[in-house]
Amino acid sequence: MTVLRFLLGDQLTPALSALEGADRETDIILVVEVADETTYVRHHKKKIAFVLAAMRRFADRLKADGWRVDYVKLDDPLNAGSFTGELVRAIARHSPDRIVTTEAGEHRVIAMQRSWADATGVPVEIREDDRFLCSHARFNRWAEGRNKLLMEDFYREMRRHTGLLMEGDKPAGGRWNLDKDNRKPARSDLFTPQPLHVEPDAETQAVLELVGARFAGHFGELEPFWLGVTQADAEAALDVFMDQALPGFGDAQDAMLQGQSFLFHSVLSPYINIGLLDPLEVCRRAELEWRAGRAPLNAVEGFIRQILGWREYVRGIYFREGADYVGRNALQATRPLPSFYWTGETEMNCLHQCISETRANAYAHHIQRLMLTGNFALIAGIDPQQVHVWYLSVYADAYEWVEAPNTLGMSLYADGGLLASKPYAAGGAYINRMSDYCGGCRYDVRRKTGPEACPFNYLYWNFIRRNEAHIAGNARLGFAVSTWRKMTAEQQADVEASAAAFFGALAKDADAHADRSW
Ligand code: FAD
Ligand code: DLZ
Ligand code: SF4
Repeated sequence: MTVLRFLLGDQLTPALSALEGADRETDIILVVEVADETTYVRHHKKKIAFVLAAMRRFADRLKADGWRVDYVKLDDPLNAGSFTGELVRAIARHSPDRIVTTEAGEHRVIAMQRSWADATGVPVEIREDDRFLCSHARFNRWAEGRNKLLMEDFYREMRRHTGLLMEGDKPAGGRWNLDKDNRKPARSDLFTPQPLHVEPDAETQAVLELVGARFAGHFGELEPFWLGVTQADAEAALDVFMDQALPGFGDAQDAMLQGQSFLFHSVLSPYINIGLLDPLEVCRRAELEWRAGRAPLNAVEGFIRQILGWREYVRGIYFREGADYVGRNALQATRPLPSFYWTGETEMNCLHQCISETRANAYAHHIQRLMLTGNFALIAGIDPQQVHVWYLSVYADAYEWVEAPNTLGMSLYADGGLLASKPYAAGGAYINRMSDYCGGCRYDVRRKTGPEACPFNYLYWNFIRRNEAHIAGNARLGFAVSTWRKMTAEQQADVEASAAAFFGALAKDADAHADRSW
């Protein structure tokens, strides 16, 4: 009896459900590099290199552990280019009695998995991905009957469920959420640690050559390539974060500084999402740092909330809402994505910095994603589909189950407020308070309208005006509608004229790049 166990590129975990009960003597583990996955969006070069190098190293490790691994490389001349095509070829090679796989993190791929039994005539078992702390059933039980799916309620339930940061049935330290102690602006003299940089070895170097040659036209800079690609690398990156950055994580969580891409963030999402780090172990390790007195509770609670709360919550929403979630557009935003999202060439210094760092690292930290590129797309009314494709392409940690709810729900309010309690819209004053970008910008953050004014200022009010009907009743943003209504007709006309001029320039940009595929 031969079982073919098909592992996907973000399932690089020895304890993966598809491997449970496997027999090293008789079973075959199939891992395939395929063109479709490298191009279903035009991923950042670093992301492709990261995934392929990690897949190769994981396969080597499985072989060293005595497994029979069938690994297909991207440049194999017979490579069929798709998961289904490669499965069909593997069935011809191994004649398995059945196929076992772990549910993919994307509706697109789950649809393929569900088609495999009919397409091949071989029985297929799709197992739940139990690397997450909240199963589909648990999330649905929690969500059932609630009229508002609040992350904070979910998070408390998950604290109780896992026992993380709990003293009996009470939260450690007496409060569930210490966010009020966080959100401090950054000082520009702030010392910030660096995430672990790993020198590419010969095998990673071979992947870099392949990616450099084959995906030269894709977004982003391939080198220097510094991400780790093995479980040992990921664990070393975790150690570095725990030792050097976790204590400052809370205070600097919402801060942004020019030239400081990482601040006190962990840069662990690429490793966790691909399966090289276990989210529960990461949370337990952070809790240990607090219990040992090496990190303060506001930092540790804030960090654990991101993984135990937000990460599990957005996944729950993605699966509960189904495949049509990514098509939502509650605010009916239709403007094309400006070309500067791909080139970084804009005079808005904050966006220029964030997008340039994204090009270099395939990384930006949360507040840059939410309050710079996300906020701009929201207030400028950019088509959520195009924004979604951008986020899915450019970050090394991007998989649809986590990217789509963050982009369409948290950032763009395209799901009509299912996920976010208010649109995360902000003017220049917020960016100025939380960063040092404005000092080096050609625009004046204090000016509200006119060609010298910070575009975030008038675009914010233009957004409020355009979406009055949606926002007026919102408990957290309704005040902005009242403020807009209290402005004089002249002030309102200035806002509208500045926004119209800005949108006119964006339209010209769109025309100039209409035939360009990024
Ligand atoms: P840290 O700040 O160190 O946080 C620790 C961990 O918490 C992260 O590694 C991550 O696993 C988890 N986490 C934090 N915030 C979130 C969140 N909102 N949702 C889910 N997990 C979270 N995260 C992705 O992993 N992939 C994406 O494709 C992605 N797209 C995003 C798109 C937008 C528009 C926004 C606003 C956020 C997105 N995020 C995404 C969430 C978040 O920005 C990243 O997880 C985080 O920046 C990763 O960097 P880090 O590891 O340094 O995180
Ligand atoms: C992201 C990615 C890339 C770039 N390449 C591959 C690949 O060649 N083979 C593979 O198995 N997986 C790859 N992946 C990850 C998949 O896209 C991911 O597993 C699915 O989108 C499901 O989340
Ligand atoms: Fe960004 Fe406006 Fe500040 Fe310039 S002035 S950096 S555009 S917020």
